[in-house]
Amino acid sequence: MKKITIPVVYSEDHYLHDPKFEIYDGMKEPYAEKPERLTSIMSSLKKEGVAVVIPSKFPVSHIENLHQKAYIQFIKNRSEKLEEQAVLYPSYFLMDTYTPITSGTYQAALSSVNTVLTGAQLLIQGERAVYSLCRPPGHHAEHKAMGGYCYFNNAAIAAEYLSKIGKVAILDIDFHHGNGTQQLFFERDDVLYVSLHADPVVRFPYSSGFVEEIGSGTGKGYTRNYPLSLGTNDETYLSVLRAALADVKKFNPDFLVVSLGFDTYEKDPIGGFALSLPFYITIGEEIAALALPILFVQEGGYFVPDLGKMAVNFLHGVQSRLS
Ligand code: SP5
Ligand code: ZN
Repeated sequence: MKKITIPVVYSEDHYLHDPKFEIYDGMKEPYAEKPERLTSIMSSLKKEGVAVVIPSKFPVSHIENLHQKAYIQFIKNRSEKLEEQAVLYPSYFLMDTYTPITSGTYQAALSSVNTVLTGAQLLIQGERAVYSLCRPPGHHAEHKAMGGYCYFNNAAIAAEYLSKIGKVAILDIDFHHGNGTQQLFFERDDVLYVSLHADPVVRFPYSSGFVEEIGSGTGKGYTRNYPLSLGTNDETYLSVLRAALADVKKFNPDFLVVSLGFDTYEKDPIGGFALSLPFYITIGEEIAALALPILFVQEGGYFVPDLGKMAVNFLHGVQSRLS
């Protein structure tokens, strides 16, 4: 197997965001989006000898390009004023009961944005593929709403940054529909959004990700949704992934941003697909075969013991198709 030469962008700042519980069906449950997720991925990647890049700092204006200023300020101010163990579920700017603000939330979310922008910058500088190990994740975050464990929309912020240089396609392969990313580019034709995800009738975010949503105004035709049934297996997923990749190819982008979730895995505790561990090699191969500069952005994936193996398999698949 080829050695992985894809740079990984990672900061330990994500440990600052560590809520102890979420509220599900009115009950306190352990927080699924935990720091150990990235500990698992990093320890496996280090064994593969990957080069780790520490993110540089970017101006907050990159976040303001997509998120409302008052929303950003709210997260910052409230984070900074909270006691160390406090959790805040605000009744405004929040779409669910899974995305609390804690004292370290703003700093971690800001660092997650720096992680994705550093990855985008490396692509512009000529890297073929970069893996931004973002935490907290981003694809559910809307213009002025946090949700689904997401605060700032990392993938969308990177796509916006790259769109100043060329056409950008976003392929979202997290188990959940990226309602935030879809919203942020719904009326634009310079950024394509294509997503494969669980049928929103049965899974979060419930309100978006239906096939009828195709964009509006000049953006009509530049949003594409592929909802899938619970229990979707490797074979079915592969055929739909190929259709989504054909959409990307037809758009002929200069850059590809991939919202990469590992919650499609058969053992994922909050997912519901049946994808196998070796299949992540195939997913990597198929995406890399497009031969575009690609930024991989970490989104979900909650079966901590196997997350490292999924990431390694995926990157081996990608690496095998890089010339
Ligand atoms: C980035 C991402 O993958 N966000 C997913 C957000 C979905 N959260 C809703 C599921 C909460 C389930 N909590 C576990 C309770 C099971 N007993
Ligand atoms: Zn997800």
